[in-house]
Amino acid sequence: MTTCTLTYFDFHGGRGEDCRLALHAAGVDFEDDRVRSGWPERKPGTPFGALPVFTRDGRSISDGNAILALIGRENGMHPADLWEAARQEAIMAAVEDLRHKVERVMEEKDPAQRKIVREAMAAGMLQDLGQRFEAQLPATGFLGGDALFVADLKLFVVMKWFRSGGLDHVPATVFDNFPRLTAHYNAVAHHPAVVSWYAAKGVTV
Ligand SMILES: N[C@@H](CCC(=O)N[C@@H](CS)C(=O)NCC(=O)O)C(=O)O
Repeated sequence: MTTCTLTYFDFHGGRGEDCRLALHAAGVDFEDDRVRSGWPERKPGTPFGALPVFTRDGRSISDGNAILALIGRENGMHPADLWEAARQEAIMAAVEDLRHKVERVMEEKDPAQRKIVREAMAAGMLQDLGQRFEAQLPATGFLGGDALFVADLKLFVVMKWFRSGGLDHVPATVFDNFPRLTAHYNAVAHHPAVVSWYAAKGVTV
């Protein structure tokens, strides 16, 4: 019986996608509530005016990282060791910072300037961050070894965005110089829960 709901916009990415994947990987039966219309009407009723929102037993929480940490702690998908948990929370926060920085760059509308700022981001900030993620990752497997944690999913979903090539002037190969980042992406993409989620949605990863 479905007892909880994850509300997010209707696309296979973004901050809600890693929460959906985490719930699915944890085996939690949840309502996948996808907002297709009527967001302005629903926005005021959310905790911080944004999605994702996780609702259970009449209570709601946001933001994406808080939702992930809750799902992770409740389902053995977040480290029990406090230092390691904090390290992985820092990685999730770095992904969130990355999203905010890219969103700011995406606000540039002038075509010529848009190309300049996006190429500069790909050659500069994204390479620097790629190095930093690389330094956090093992040579193979997941962040914590053999078990999939929620932070793995957060990193995977943002990498999936870049690898899709959906950002004009940012090559889909922008993180290809980082072998651990690539190995991590492939490990998560081949995890049975991730495979079964996207197979059910008809999405190729
Ligand atoms: N740090 C927040 C950011 C939430 C956020 O910016 N959500 C976007 C979608 S990814 C949103 O709801 N945008 C619509 C709006 O702000 O009205 C989180 O991780 O939940």
